[in-house]
Amino acid sequence: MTVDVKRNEDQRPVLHFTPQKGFMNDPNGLVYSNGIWHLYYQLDDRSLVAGHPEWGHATSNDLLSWRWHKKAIMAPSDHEAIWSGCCVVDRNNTSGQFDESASPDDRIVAIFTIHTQGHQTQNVALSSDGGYTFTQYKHNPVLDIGWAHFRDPKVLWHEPSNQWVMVVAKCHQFKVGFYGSPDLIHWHHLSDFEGSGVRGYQYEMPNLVQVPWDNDSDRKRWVLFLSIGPGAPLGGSFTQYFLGDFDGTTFTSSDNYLRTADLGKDWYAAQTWFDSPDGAVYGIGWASNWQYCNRVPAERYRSAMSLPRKFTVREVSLNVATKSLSLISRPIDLDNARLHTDETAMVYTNGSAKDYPSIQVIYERRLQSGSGAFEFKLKIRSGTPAARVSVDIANRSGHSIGLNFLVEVEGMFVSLDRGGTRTGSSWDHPLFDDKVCMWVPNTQSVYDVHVILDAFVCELFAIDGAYAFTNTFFLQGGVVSTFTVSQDAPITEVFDVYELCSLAPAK
Ligand SMILES: *[C@@H]1O[C@H](CO)[C@@H](O)[C@H](O)[C@H]1NC(C)=O
Ligand SMILES: *[C@@H]1O[C@H](CO)[C@@H](O)[C@H](O)[C@H]1NC(C)=O
Ligand SMILES: *[C@@H]1O[C@H](CO)[C@@H](O)[C@H](O)[C@H]1NC(C)=O
Ligand SMILES: *[C@@H]1O[C@H](CO)[C@@H](O)[C@H](O)[C@H]1NC(C)=O
Ligand SMILES: CC(=O)N[C@H]1CO[C@H](CO)[C@@H](O)[C@@H]1O
Repeated sequence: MTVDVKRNEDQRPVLHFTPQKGFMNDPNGLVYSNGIWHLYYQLDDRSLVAGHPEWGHATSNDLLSWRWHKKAIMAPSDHEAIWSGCCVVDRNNTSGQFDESASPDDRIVAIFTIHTQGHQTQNVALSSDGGYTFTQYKHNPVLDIGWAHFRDPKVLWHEPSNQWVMVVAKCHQFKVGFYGSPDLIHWHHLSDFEGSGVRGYQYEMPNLVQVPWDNDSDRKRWVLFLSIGPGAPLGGSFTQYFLGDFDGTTFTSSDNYLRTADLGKDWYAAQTWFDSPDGAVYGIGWASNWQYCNRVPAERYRSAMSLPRKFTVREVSLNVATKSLSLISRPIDLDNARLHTDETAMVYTNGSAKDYPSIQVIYERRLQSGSGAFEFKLKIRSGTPAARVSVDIANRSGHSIGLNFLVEVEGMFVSLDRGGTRTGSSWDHPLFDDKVCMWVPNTQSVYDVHVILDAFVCELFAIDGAYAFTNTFFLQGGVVSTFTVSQDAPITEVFDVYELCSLAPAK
């Protein structure tokens, strides 16, 4: 059933999921069952640009190494396409579609949009073998309101009201439709959520999930993720979220503040896994942006997913006077992918400001593995106004990107300078910003920063997951090989520098 698992060709990320070939966008059908994480995804394997998607399929035992499989859901004809959707496990046979031959954990139901010119409907496909092969339900569609832009169903089981609940985008009306069903087949309208956040051009990819509190997994908050594109404040596409209550019929947002799930340019269409173990919530985003996704350098495949993240919520200080409940994003544990070498040193820099007449290199590392993947952590002391920390990440010839941390009294600007990667490159795009920037307020004595680089994806997390910043960059002709940290005041600690390697997926 598996297809050739060739990895590590030129500039292919080692830990971020990429399709074997073709164009990939939204994550779909995220479901955990039988100890296996399933990742389906929008895939046009006949093209390197978005066009005629179907569902690609990969599985993982650890969310770090992925095994490609055959396409899971195929378009019935050339004028229909399989757009985004979700999967659930129908252990109780609520659909009435499973017989004794399928063990409860193998009863996977996919609910997704079929797109034709001017018409989008919600449809069901059934798998009795744990999500590897699907058969379309014979009385599709299961939900059709006659609209052209009605898509991306995400379904959860709502125990208190004993029903399946679907959230689905009424894209051009700027509503999230809520529908209920006893059996995944017959759906009735419950309510519409509207009137909050950024609208942009259209709504896409809603995702409703109950997220545990940090450090108190018994306490939970409903989170409604909602993707927008184009028209995001950062340019192009982005994912916002609302915190609120869901009573089985209506979602009520606790306030009208706009909350952004990731402040970078390249994290879209976020979805969470159905039935993640231990009541935890894991999710993933597409590490690209509709502004330029069809044009970035690519040969065999185009685009990657972010690393899977574990989501929680906690109060985060916005300034010294105000705290606000926020989504917390932490990348999955990379320990198994770390190459432990003697070079993994901790660097303390103390001394006084007069030791820094100008910017000085405090840490330099030549990466040995050639994987182009590594991570590091920084602790940057707050309260030294106008201090600067620069991280230069270069290939052997000096083609580089820079991460800059500009410390001010009120907070710190984190900026990624990815413009230099275009010097001498044949690739360019007017919307691929040279510099992307995030703000982190000064509400603690030290800013903690965790950066993971993998071929062309850079994910940065600050303040223990309170801020996430995901951006792509495209070095010409080779992955990064050197990593240099400098500063113009003694405020930085560099630690936990690890090269990362690909892991063979489990059989
Ligand atoms: C399955 O049945 C059990 C026992 O009746 C019930 O508690 C649970 O909510 C049901 N779950 C689903 C997904 O149908
Ligand atoms: C599932 O439900 C259908 C319809 O009620 C029934 O025919 C079938 O036997 C059930 N399967 C199992 C495993 O109980
Ligand atoms: C800097 O800090 C380290 C670790 O705390 C300490 O061992 C070292 O002596 C300090 N160096 C100076 C010059 O203060
Ligand atoms: C590194 O960057 C330079 C541009 O400075 C580029 O010409 C070169 O091909 C890149 N790759 C390698 C492996 O040096
Ligand atoms: C108050 C408390 O227990 N805080 C902990 C919450 O969880 C984070 C991450 O695991 C810890 O770093 C905190 O110490």
